[in-house]
Amino acid sequence: MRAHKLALAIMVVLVAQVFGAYDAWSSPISGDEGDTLLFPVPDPGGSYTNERWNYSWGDGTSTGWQSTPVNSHAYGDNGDYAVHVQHMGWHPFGYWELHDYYYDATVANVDPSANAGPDQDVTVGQLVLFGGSISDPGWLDTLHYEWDFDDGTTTGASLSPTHTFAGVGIYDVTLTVWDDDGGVGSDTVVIRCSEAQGDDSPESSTWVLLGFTGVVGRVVRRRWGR
Ligand SMILES: [Ca+2]
Ligand SMILES: [Ca+2]
Ligand SMILES: [Ca+2]
Repeated sequence: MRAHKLALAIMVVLVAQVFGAYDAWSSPISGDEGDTLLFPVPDPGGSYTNERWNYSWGDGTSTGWQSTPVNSHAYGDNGDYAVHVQHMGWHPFGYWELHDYYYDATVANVDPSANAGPDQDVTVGQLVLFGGSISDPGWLDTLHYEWDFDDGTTTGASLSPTHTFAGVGIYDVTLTVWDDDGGVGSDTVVIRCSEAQGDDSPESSTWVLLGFTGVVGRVVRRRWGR
């Protein structure tokens, strides 16, 4: 009789193993890279005790067996991930049962973002320091970037480059960032570049005569701001 019960228990476990594998969630879980996605907690029914859950996220990581299900996860890159959840519980009839659940997670890419720093008032020939930063919610993405100084020159060598502007003007300096999944972000700072102080050398039409001061008629020149 005991042997019969044991055989029955083993059979139930085997049946549970065989038929426990099913897709418990018809619609895929979707979200963006970097977001924390929430997954269902499988409920196989029945009055199990000593329940355990193990979420394998399809990205090479898993929670391991937990007595409290850790059912949220963030992905560092976009992609389609096959999530495998195992549930284990002690059945009231006196045996362990294992259930398998499968979910699909569809994770979308997010554009990276750039910050080119504050606008600046500078002078011709001044060494101008830029302080840029870039980021992407997909922390596994590979980023590359480029500064465009709006004077025909660019650099991708540093996020904090220095640059000198050779002429008076307003420069829309742009920091652009790309991720490895086609995402793009950019930010522009305005650099107002004027003639260096003390340099009153006349320069054709950009100078105007504002008036005379002093008994000797000193000429005061001012530049039109662009
Ligand atoms: Ca990505
Ligand atoms: Ca991205
Ligand atoms: Ca990527």
